[in-house]
Amino acid sequence: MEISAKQRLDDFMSGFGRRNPGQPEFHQSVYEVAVDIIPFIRENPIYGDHQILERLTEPDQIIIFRVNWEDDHGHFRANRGYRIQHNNAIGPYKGGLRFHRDLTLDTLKFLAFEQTLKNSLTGLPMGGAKGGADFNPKGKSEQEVMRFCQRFMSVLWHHIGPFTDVPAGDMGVGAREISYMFGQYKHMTREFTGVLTGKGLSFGGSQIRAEATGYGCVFMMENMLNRKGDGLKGKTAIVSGSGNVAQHTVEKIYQMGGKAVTMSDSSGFIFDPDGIDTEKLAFVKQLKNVTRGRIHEYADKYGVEFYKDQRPWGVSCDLAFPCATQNEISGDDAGMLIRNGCIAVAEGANMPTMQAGVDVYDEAKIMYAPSKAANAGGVAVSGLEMTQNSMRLSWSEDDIEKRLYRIMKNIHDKCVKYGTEGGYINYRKGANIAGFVKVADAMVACGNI
Ligand code: NDP
Ligand code: 2IT
Repeated sequence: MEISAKQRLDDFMSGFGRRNPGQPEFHQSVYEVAVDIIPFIRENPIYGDHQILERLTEPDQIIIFRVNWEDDHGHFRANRGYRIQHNNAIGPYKGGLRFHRDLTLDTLKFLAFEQTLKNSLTGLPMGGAKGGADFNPKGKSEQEVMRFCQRFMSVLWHHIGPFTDVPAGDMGVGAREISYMFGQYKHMTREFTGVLTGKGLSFGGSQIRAEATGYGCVFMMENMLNRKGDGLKGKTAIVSGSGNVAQHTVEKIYQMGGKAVTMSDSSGFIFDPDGIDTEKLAFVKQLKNVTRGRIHEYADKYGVEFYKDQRPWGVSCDLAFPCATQNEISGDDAGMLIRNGCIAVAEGANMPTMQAGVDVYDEAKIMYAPSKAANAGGVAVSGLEMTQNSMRLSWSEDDIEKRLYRIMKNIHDKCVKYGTEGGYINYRKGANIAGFVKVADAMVACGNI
Protein backbone atom coordinates (compact mmCIF):
# COMPACT_ATOMS: atom_id res chain seq x y z
CA MET A 1 0.00 0.00 0.00
CA GLU A 2 1.29 3.48 -0.87
CA ILE A 3 2.29 5.58 2.11
CA SER A 4 0.67 9.02 2.01
CA ALA A 5 2.79 12.18 1.82
CA LYS A 6 1.48 13.13 5.28
CA GLN A 7 2.64 9.78 6.70
CA ARG A 8 6.08 10.24 5.10
CA LEU A 9 6.33 13.73 6.56
CA ASP A 10 5.39 12.46 10.02
CA ASP A 11 7.88 9.57 9.77
CA PHE A 12 10.63 11.86 8.56
CA MET A 13 10.02 14.47 11.27
CA SER A 14 9.88 11.90 14.04
CA GLY A 15 13.26 10.46 12.96
CA PHE A 16 14.62 13.98 12.67
CA GLY A 17 13.30 14.81 16.16
CA ARG A 18 15.03 11.73 17.60
CA ARG A 19 18.33 12.75 16.02
CA ASN A 20 18.02 16.39 17.14
CA PRO A 21 16.38 16.46 20.55
CA GLY A 22 15.72 19.80 22.25
CA GLN A 23 16.26 21.83 19.06
CA PRO A 24 12.87 23.44 18.34
CA GLU A 25 14.13 26.10 15.91
CA PHE A 26 16.06 23.61 13.77
CA HIS A 27 12.96 21.42 13.87
CA GLN A 28 10.72 24.32 12.82
CA SER A 29 12.91 25.31 9.87
CA VAL A 30 13.23 21.72 8.62
CA TYR A 31 9.49 21.09 8.97
CA GLU A 32 8.72 24.22 6.96
CA VAL A 33 10.85 22.84 4.12
CA ALA A 34 9.88 19.15 4.42
CA VAL A 35 6.18 20.03 4.00
CA ASP A 36 6.93 21.08 0.43
CA ILE A 37 9.89 18.85 -0.38
CA ILE A 38 8.44 15.46 0.60
CA PRO A 39 5.62 15.64 -1.98
CA PHE A 40 8.17 16.92 -4.53
CA ILE A 41 10.45 13.94 -3.84
CA ARG A 42 7.53 11.58 -4.42
CA GLU A 43 7.22 13.05 -7.91
CA ASN A 44 11.01 12.95 -8.42
CA PRO A 45 12.11 9.66 -6.81
CA ILE A 46 15.79 10.08 -7.66
CA TYR A 47 16.08 12.45 -4.68
CA GLY A 48 14.53 9.82 -2.44
CA ASP A 49 16.86 7.11 -3.79
CA HIS A 50 19.82 9.31 -2.90
CA GLN A 51 18.40 10.18 0.55
CA ILE A 52 18.90 13.87 -0.25
CA LEU A 53 16.55 15.28 2.38
CA GLU A 54 18.09 13.10 5.11
CA ARG A 55 21.61 14.15 4.05
CA LEU A 56 20.68 17.79 3.61
CA THR A 57 19.29 18.05 7.14
CA GLU A 58 22.53 16.79 8.70
CA PRO A 59 25.30 19.43 8.82
CA ASP A 60 28.59 18.37 7.18
CA GLN A 61 30.46 19.37 10.31
CA ILE A 62 30.13 21.52 13.43
CA ILE A 63 33.05 23.24 15.11
CA ILE A 64 32.55 24.36 18.73
CA PHE A 65 35.31 26.16 20.58
CA ARG A 66 36.10 28.18 23.68
CA VAL A 67 36.98 31.85 23.24
CA ASN A 68 39.05 33.33 26.06
CA TRP A 69 39.38 37.09 26.29
CA GLU A 70 40.03 39.77 28.84
CA ASP A 71 37.63 42.61 29.70
CA ASP A 72 38.56 46.22 30.44
CA HIS A 73 38.89 45.47 34.15
CA GLY A 74 41.47 42.77 33.52
CA HIS A 75 39.02 39.94 34.27
CA PHE A 76 39.31 36.72 32.29
CA ARG A 77 36.15 35.90 30.34
CA ALA A 78 35.13 32.82 28.37
CA ASN A 79 32.50 32.43 25.66
CA ARG A 80 31.50 29.68 23.29
CA GLY A 81 32.21 30.03 19.57
CA TYR A 82 30.62 28.01 16.77
CA ARG A 83 30.85 27.37 13.06
CA ILE A 84 28.34 25.09 11.37
CA GLN A 85 29.59 24.06 7.94
CA HIS A 86 26.29 22.80 6.69
CA ASN A 87 26.64 21.89 3.01
CA ASN A 88 29.16 22.64 0.25
CA ALA A 89 27.50 20.87 -2.67
CA ILE A 90 27.39 23.99 -4.87
CA GLY A 91 30.24 26.12 -3.51
CA PRO A 92 32.39 26.93 -0.47
CA TYR A 93 30.58 27.17 2.86
CA LYS A 94 29.14 30.67 3.17
CA GLY A 95 27.08 32.44 5.81
CA GLY A 96 27.12 34.97 8.60
CA LEU A 97 28.39 35.11 12.16
CA ARG A 98 26.01 36.11 14.94
CA PHE A 99 27.04 37.53 18.32
CA HIS A 100 24.12 37.35 20.73
CA ARG A 101 23.87 36.63 24.44
CA ASP A 102 21.30 33.86 23.95
CA LEU A 103 22.86 32.19 20.91
CA THR A 104 22.50 28.41 20.90
CA LEU A 105 23.52 25.52 18.69
CA ASP A 106 19.82 25.07 17.86
CA THR A 107 19.54 28.57 16.43
CA LEU A 108 22.72 28.15 14.42
CA LYS A 109 21.63 24.80 12.99
CA PHE A 110 18.39 26.31 11.72
CA LEU A 111 20.26 29.30 10.29
CA ALA A 112 22.87 27.14 8.52
CA PHE A 113 20.19 24.89 7.02
CA GLU A 114 18.21 27.90 5.76
CA GLN A 115 21.39 29.49 4.45
CA THR A 116 22.10 26.47 2.25
CA LEU A 117 18.77 26.81 0.42
CA LYS A 118 18.95 30.62 0.37
CA ASN A 119 22.42 30.65 -1.16
CA SER A 120 21.25 28.22 -3.81
CA LEU A 121 18.36 30.57 -4.68
CA THR A 122 20.78 33.43 -5.40
CA GLY A 123 22.13 31.47 -8.39
CA LEU A 124 25.69 32.07 -7.16
CA PRO A 125 28.13 29.25 -6.28
CA MET A 126 27.90 29.29 -2.48
CA GLY A 127 27.29 26.48 0.02
CA GLY A 128 25.68 27.08 3.40
CA ALA A 129 27.13 27.84 6.84
CA LYS A 130 26.52 29.88 9.96
CA GLY A 131 28.43 30.63 13.13
CA GLY A 132 28.97 33.05 15.96
CA ALA A 133 29.25 33.21 19.71
CA ASP A 134 27.16 33.70 22.84
CA PHE A 135 29.02 36.98 23.31
CA ASN A 136 26.78 39.91 24.22
CA PRO A 137 28.03 43.03 22.43
CA LYS A 138 25.66 45.28 24.41
CA GLY A 139 27.50 47.57 26.78
CA LYS A 140 30.96 46.37 25.68
CA SER A 141 33.64 48.94 24.99
CA GLU A 142 35.27 49.31 21.59
CA GLN A 143 38.43 47.69 22.98
CA GLU A 144 36.49 44.73 24.40
CA VAL A 145 34.74 44.13 21.08
CA MET A 146 38.09 44.27 19.29
CA ARG A 147 39.73 41.84 21.72
CA PHE A 148 36.81 39.43 21.49
CA CYS A 149 36.83 39.47 17.67
CA GLN A 150 40.57 38.85 17.65
CA ARG A 151 40.37 35.92 20.05
CA PHE A 152 37.38 34.47 18.19
CA MET A 153 39.29 34.59 14.90
CA SER A 154 42.46 33.24 16.46
CA VAL A 155 40.62 29.90 16.68
CA LEU A 156 38.27 30.12 13.70
CA TRP A 157 41.00 30.85 11.14
CA HIS A 158 42.05 27.19 11.15
CA HIS A 159 38.68 26.21 9.70
CA ILE A 160 37.98 28.84 7.05
CA GLY A 161 39.51 30.18 3.85
CA PRO A 162 38.46 31.79 0.57
CA PHE A 163 37.89 28.37 -1.06
CA THR A 164 36.69 26.60 2.09
CA ASP A 165 34.36 28.75 4.13
CA VAL A 166 33.69 32.50 3.89
CA PRO A 167 31.93 34.04 6.92
CA ALA A 168 30.18 37.45 7.00
CA GLY A 169 28.04 39.46 9.41
CA ASP A 170 24.67 38.77 11.02
CA MET A 171 23.04 40.04 14.24
CA GLY A 172 25.63 41.76 16.42
CA VAL A 173 28.29 41.49 13.71
CA GLY A 174 28.61 44.42 11.31
CA ALA A 175 31.41 46.18 9.46
CA ARG A 176 33.28 46.95 12.70
CA GLU A 177 33.47 43.31 13.84
CA ILE A 178 34.21 41.96 10.33
CA SER A 179 37.11 44.42 10.07
CA TYR A 180 38.64 43.32 13.39
CA MET A 181 38.27 39.67 12.38
CA PHE A 182 39.75 40.32 8.95
CA GLY A 183 42.72 42.03 10.60
CA GLN A 184 43.25 39.03 12.85
CA TYR A 185 42.92 36.52 10.00
CA LYS A 186 45.57 38.43 8.08
CA HIS A 187 47.76 38.47 11.15
CA MET A 188 47.48 34.70 11.65
CA THR A 189 47.90 33.64 8.02
CA ARG A 190 49.92 36.51 6.52
CA GLU A 191 47.53 36.34 3.56
CA PHE A 192 45.31 39.06 2.16
CA THR A 193 42.38 37.11 0.72
CA GLY A 194 38.62 37.40 0.41
CA VAL A 195 38.06 35.18 3.44
CA LEU A 196 35.27 37.33 4.88
CA THR A 197 32.61 39.45 3.21
CA GLY A 198 31.21 42.74 4.45
CA LYS A 199 34.73 44.18 4.59
CA GLY A 200 35.44 47.91 4.49
CA LEU A 201 35.51 49.45 1.01
CA SER A 202 39.20 50.30 1.24
CA PHE A 203 40.25 46.69 1.91
CA GLY A 204 38.27 44.51 -0.44
CA GLY A 205 34.67 45.24 0.53
CA SER A 206 31.86 45.70 -1.97
CA GLN A 207 29.63 48.67 -2.62
CA ILE A 208 26.05 48.09 -1.40
CA ARG A 209 26.92 45.09 0.85
CA ALA A 210 25.72 46.91 3.97
CA GLU A 211 22.51 47.95 2.21
CA ALA A 212 21.93 44.71 0.32
CA THR A 213 19.69 42.68 2.63
CA GLY A 214 17.21 45.50 3.25
CA TYR A 215 17.26 46.74 -0.35
CA GLY A 216 16.85 43.21 -1.67
CA CYS A 217 13.91 42.58 0.64
CA VAL A 218 12.12 45.66 -0.71
CA PHE A 219 12.94 44.60 -4.30
CA MET A 220 11.35 41.21 -3.58
CA MET A 221 8.23 42.97 -2.30
CA GLU A 222 8.15 45.26 -5.34
CA ASN A 223 8.34 42.23 -7.65
CA MET A 224 5.45 40.51 -5.86
CA LEU A 225 3.35 43.69 -6.11
CA ASN A 226 4.32 44.30 -9.75
CA ARG A 227 3.06 40.85 -10.68
CA LYS A 228 -0.35 41.99 -9.49
CA GLY A 229 -0.07 45.26 -11.44
CA ASP A 230 0.66 47.14 -8.21
CA GLY A 231 3.77 48.66 -6.61
CA LEU A 232 5.27 50.08 -3.44
CA LYS A 233 4.44 53.69 -4.22
CA GLY A 234 1.93 55.09 -1.74
CA LYS A 235 1.94 52.00 0.47
CA THR A 236 2.22 52.11 4.27
CA ALA A 237 4.68 49.61 5.72
CA ILE A 238 5.49 48.40 9.19
CA VAL A 239 9.06 47.36 9.86
CA SER A 240 10.49 45.64 12.94
CA GLY A 241 14.10 45.95 14.08
CA SER A 242 16.42 48.94 13.81
CA GLY A 243 19.67 47.20 12.89
CA ASN A 244 21.34 46.71 9.54
CA VAL A 245 18.45 45.01 7.76
CA ALA A 246 15.68 47.23 9.14
CA GLN A 247 17.57 50.47 8.41
CA HIS A 248 18.09 49.67 4.75
CA THR A 249 14.59 48.28 4.35
CA VAL A 250 13.20 51.60 5.60
CA GLU A 251 15.63 53.48 3.34
CA LYS A 252 14.55 51.67 0.18
CA ILE A 253 10.83 51.85 1.05
CA TYR A 254 11.24 55.64 1.29
CA GLN A 255 13.24 55.84 -1.96
CA MET A 256 10.53 53.88 -3.79
CA GLY A 257 7.71 56.12 -2.61
CA GLY A 258 6.35 54.05 0.27
CA LYS A 259 6.01 55.08 3.90
CA ALA A 260 7.56 53.07 6.77
CA VAL A 261 5.85 53.98 10.05
CA THR A 262 7.46 51.73 12.65
CA MET A 263 10.87 50.49 13.83
CA SER A 264 11.74 48.51 16.93
CA ASP A 265 14.40 46.97 19.13
CA SER A 266 14.23 44.43 21.92
CA SER A 267 12.76 47.07 24.28
CA GLY A 268 9.72 48.08 22.16
CA PHE A 269 8.67 49.92 19.00
CA ILE A 270 8.11 53.47 17.79
CA PHE A 271 5.12 54.48 15.65
CA ASP A 272 5.62 57.53 13.45
CA PRO A 273 2.44 58.03 11.38
CA ASP A 274 4.14 60.68 9.20
CA GLY A 275 6.69 58.12 8.05
CA ILE A 276 10.44 57.67 8.60
CA ASP A 277 12.17 59.89 6.06
CA THR A 278 15.84 60.34 5.18
CA GLU A 279 16.58 62.74 8.03
CA LYS A 280 14.88 60.59 10.67
CA LEU A 281 16.61 57.50 9.32
CA ALA A 282 19.97 59.26 9.59
CA PHE A 283 19.14 59.75 13.27
CA VAL A 284 18.38 56.01 13.64
CA LYS A 285 21.67 55.09 11.94
CA GLN A 286 23.64 57.36 14.24
CA LEU A 287 21.71 56.05 17.26
CA LYS A 288 22.13 52.36 16.46
CA ASN A 289 25.47 52.22 14.63
CA VAL A 290 27.48 54.87 16.42
CA THR A 291 26.13 55.82 19.86
CA ARG A 292 24.46 52.39 20.22
CA GLY A 293 21.38 53.74 22.02
CA ARG A 294 17.78 52.53 22.35
CA ILE A 295 14.90 53.10 19.93
CA HIS A 296 12.78 55.05 22.45
CA GLU A 297 15.22 57.94 21.87
CA TYR A 298 13.59 58.34 18.43
CA ALA A 299 10.22 58.83 20.13
CA ASP A 300 11.76 61.39 22.52
CA LYS A 301 13.35 63.31 19.64
CA TYR A 302 10.43 63.34 17.18
CA GLY A 303 7.54 63.39 19.66
CA VAL A 304 5.94 60.13 18.56
CA GLU A 305 4.63 57.17 20.57
CA PHE A 306 6.93 54.50 21.99
CA TYR A 307 5.32 51.16 22.87
CA LYS A 308 7.46 49.54 25.53
CA ASP A 309 8.02 45.78 25.29
CA GLN A 310 5.64 45.50 22.33
CA ARG A 311 5.97 44.55 18.67
CA PRO A 312 4.47 46.58 15.84
CA TRP A 313 2.11 43.96 14.32
CA GLY A 314 -1.06 45.67 15.61
CA VAL A 315 -0.41 48.85 13.57
CA SER A 316 -2.53 48.91 10.42
CA CYS A 317 -0.54 48.72 7.20
CA ASP A 318 -0.49 47.51 3.61
CA LEU A 319 2.86 45.75 3.89
CA ALA A 320 4.90 44.14 6.69
CA PHE A 321 8.67 43.70 6.85
CA PRO A 322 9.80 41.75 9.92
CA CYS A 323 13.52 42.58 10.13
CA ALA A 324 14.51 41.92 13.76
CA THR A 325 14.79 38.26 14.73
CA GLN A 326 13.34 34.74 14.54
CA ASN A 327 9.85 33.92 15.78
CA GLU A 328 8.74 37.49 16.26
CA ILE A 329 5.31 36.94 14.58
CA SER A 330 2.92 34.46 16.22
CA GLY A 331 -0.27 33.03 14.74
CA ASP A 332 -2.27 35.73 16.55
CA ASP A 333 0.04 38.46 15.24
CA ALA A 334 -0.35 37.16 11.69
CA GLY A 335 -4.14 37.17 12.10
CA MET A 336 -4.00 40.74 13.38
CA LEU A 337 -1.88 41.84 10.41
CA ILE A 338 -4.37 40.44 7.95
CA ARG A 339 -7.44 41.82 9.74
CA ASN A 340 -5.78 45.26 9.68
CA GLY A 341 -5.37 45.20 5.90
CA CYS A 342 -1.87 43.81 5.31
CA ILE A 343 -1.67 42.31 1.80
CA ALA A 344 1.97 41.17 1.74
CA VAL A 345 4.84 40.15 4.01
CA ALA A 346 8.53 40.07 3.04
CA GLU A 347 10.84 38.66 5.70
CA GLY A 348 14.10 40.56 6.16
CA ALA A 349 14.94 38.58 9.31
CA ASN A 350 15.53 34.83 9.27
CA MET A 351 12.38 32.82 10.11
CA PRO A 352 10.59 35.71 11.85
CA THR A 353 7.19 34.00 11.51
CA MET A 354 6.25 31.05 13.71
CA GLN A 355 4.71 28.03 11.99
CA ALA A 356 1.24 29.07 13.25
CA GLY A 357 1.72 32.45 11.54
CA VAL A 358 2.82 30.84 8.27
CA ASP A 359 -0.37 28.73 8.39
CA VAL A 360 -2.39 31.94 8.77
CA TYR A 361 -0.70 33.50 5.69
CA ASP A 362 -1.36 30.30 3.72
CA GLU A 363 -5.00 30.25 4.69
CA ALA A 364 -5.48 33.95 3.83
CA LYS A 365 -3.46 33.50 0.60
CA ILE A 366 -1.62 36.79 1.05
CA MET A 367 1.66 37.42 -0.76
CA TYR A 368 4.28 35.95 1.56
CA ALA A 369 7.98 36.00 0.68
CA PRO A 370 9.75 33.74 3.20
CA SER A 371 13.13 34.73 4.56
CA LYS A 372 15.22 32.41 2.40
CA ALA A 373 13.92 34.27 -0.66
CA ALA A 374 13.26 37.76 0.70
CA ASN A 375 16.54 38.35 2.54
CA ALA A 376 18.85 36.61 0.06
CA GLY A 377 20.09 39.97 -1.22
CA GLY A 378 22.66 40.24 1.58
CA VAL A 379 24.42 37.00 0.83
CA ALA A 380 24.00 37.63 -2.90
CA VAL A 381 26.10 40.79 -2.65
CA SER A 382 28.51 38.84 -0.44
CA GLY A 383 28.81 36.49 -3.41
CA LEU A 384 29.50 39.48 -5.65
CA GLU A 385 32.15 40.63 -3.15
CA MET A 386 33.83 37.21 -3.49
CA THR A 387 33.74 37.56 -7.28
CA GLN A 388 35.30 41.04 -7.14
CA ASN A 389 38.00 39.80 -4.72
CA SER A 390 38.85 36.93 -7.06
CA MET A 391 39.08 39.30 -10.00
CA ARG A 392 40.98 41.89 -7.94
CA LEU A 393 38.75 44.72 -9.00
CA SER A 394 35.65 46.48 -7.73
CA TRP A 395 32.38 47.32 -9.40
CA SER A 396 30.48 50.60 -9.03
CA GLU A 397 27.60 51.22 -6.68
CA ASP A 398 25.19 51.52 -9.56
CA ASP A 399 26.42 48.29 -11.11
CA ILE A 400 26.01 46.31 -7.87
CA GLU A 401 22.54 47.67 -7.18
CA LYS A 402 21.42 46.69 -10.68
CA ARG A 403 22.88 43.22 -10.22
CA LEU A 404 21.13 42.94 -6.86
CA TYR A 405 17.82 43.92 -8.42
CA ARG A 406 18.25 41.30 -11.16
CA ILE A 407 19.11 38.60 -8.62
CA MET A 408 16.01 39.41 -6.54
CA LYS A 409 13.82 39.41 -9.65
CA ASN A 410 15.29 36.08 -10.61
CA ILE A 411 14.52 34.67 -7.14
CA HIS A 412 10.99 36.00 -7.45
CA ASP A 413 10.57 34.33 -10.82
CA LYS A 414 11.93 31.00 -9.54
CA CYS A 415 9.36 31.12 -6.72
CA VAL A 416 6.64 31.69 -9.31
CA LYS A 417 7.94 28.81 -11.44
CA TYR A 418 7.81 26.27 -8.61
CA GLY A 419 5.09 27.82 -6.45
CA THR A 420 2.17 28.45 -8.83
CA GLU A 421 -1.02 26.84 -7.50
CA GLY A 422 -3.78 27.86 -9.90
CA GLY A 423 -4.06 31.64 -9.64
CA TYR A 424 -2.14 31.79 -6.37
CA ILE A 425 1.63 31.95 -5.94
CA ASN A 426 2.84 29.97 -2.94
CA TYR A 427 6.21 31.72 -2.59
CA ARG A 428 7.18 29.55 0.35
CA LYS A 429 6.78 26.36 -1.64
CA GLY A 430 8.43 27.94 -4.70
CA ALA A 431 11.47 29.04 -2.68
CA ASN A 432 11.82 25.68 -0.96
CA ILE A 433 11.69 23.66 -4.16
CA ALA A 434 13.84 26.03 -6.26
CA GLY A 435 16.50 26.19 -3.50
CA PHE A 436 16.43 22.43 -3.01
CA VAL A 437 16.68 21.34 -6.65
CA LYS A 438 20.06 22.95 -7.36
CA VAL A 439 21.70 21.58 -4.21
CA ALA A 440 20.06 18.17 -4.63
CA ASP A 441 21.18 17.80 -8.25
CA ALA A 442 24.75 18.64 -7.25
CA MET A 443 24.64 16.07 -4.44
CA VAL A 444 23.30 13.39 -6.77
CA ALA A 445 25.97 14.19 -9.39
CA CYS A 446 28.87 14.15 -6.90
CA GLY A 447 27.91 10.77 -5.43
CA ASN A 448 27.47 9.54 -1.91
CA ILE A 449 30.28 11.37 -0.13
P1 NDP B 1 21.50 43.81 13.85
O1 NDP B 1 22.26 43.26 14.98
O2 NDP B 1 22.06 44.90 13.03
O3 NDP B 1 20.04 44.26 14.35
C1 NDP B 1 19.18 43.38 15.00
C2 NDP B 1 17.93 44.13 15.37
O4 NDP B 1 16.96 43.22 15.89
C3 NDP B 1 18.17 45.15 16.47
O5 NDP B 1 17.30 46.22 16.26
C4 NDP B 1 17.79 44.37 17.72
O6 NDP B 1 17.45 45.15 18.84
C5 NDP B 1 16.57 43.62 17.22
N1 NDP B 1 16.30 42.45 18.07
C6 NDP B 1 17.16 41.50 18.46
N2 NDP B 1 16.55 40.61 19.25
C7 NDP B 1 15.28 41.05 19.37
C8 NDP B 1 14.16 40.55 20.06
N3 NDP B 1 14.23 39.44 20.79
N4 NDP B 1 13.00 41.26 19.94
C9 NDP B 1 12.94 42.40 19.20
N5 NDP B 1 13.98 42.89 18.54
C10 NDP B 1 15.13 42.23 18.61
O7 NDP B 1 21.16 42.53 12.93
P2 NDP B 1 20.71 42.47 11.42
O8 NDP B 1 19.86 43.63 11.07
O9 NDP B 1 21.90 42.17 10.60
O10 NDP B 1 19.83 41.15 11.44
C11 NDP B 1 18.42 41.16 11.66
C12 NDP B 1 17.84 39.88 11.09
O11 NDP B 1 18.14 39.81 9.69
C13 NDP B 1 18.38 38.58 11.68
O12 NDP B 1 17.35 37.62 11.67
C14 NDP B 1 19.46 38.17 10.69
O13 NDP B 1 19.72 36.79 10.73
C15 NDP B 1 18.80 38.58 9.40
N6 NDP B 1 19.67 38.74 8.26
C16 NDP B 1 20.76 39.57 8.29
C17 NDP B 1 21.55 39.73 7.18
C18 NDP B 1 22.70 40.67 7.14
O14 NDP B 1 23.31 40.78 6.08
N7 NDP B 1 23.03 41.36 8.21
C19 NDP B 1 21.27 38.98 5.95
C20 NDP B 1 20.08 38.21 5.98
C21 NDP B 1 19.32 38.09 7.11
P3 NDP B 1 18.46 45.26 20.10
O15 NDP B 1 19.46 46.28 19.68
O16 NDP B 1 17.58 45.67 21.21
O17 NDP B 1 19.06 43.89 20.32
O1 2IT C 1 21.47 35.38 6.94
C1 2IT C 1 22.21 35.79 6.03
O2 2IT C 1 21.98 35.56 4.84
C2 2IT C 1 23.40 36.58 6.38
N1 2IT C 1 23.59 36.87 7.56
C3 2IT C 1 24.36 37.01 5.32
C4 2IT C 1 25.42 35.98 5.13
C5 2IT C 1 26.53 36.35 4.19
O3 2IT C 1 27.40 35.49 4.01
O4 2IT C 1 26.57 37.45 3.63
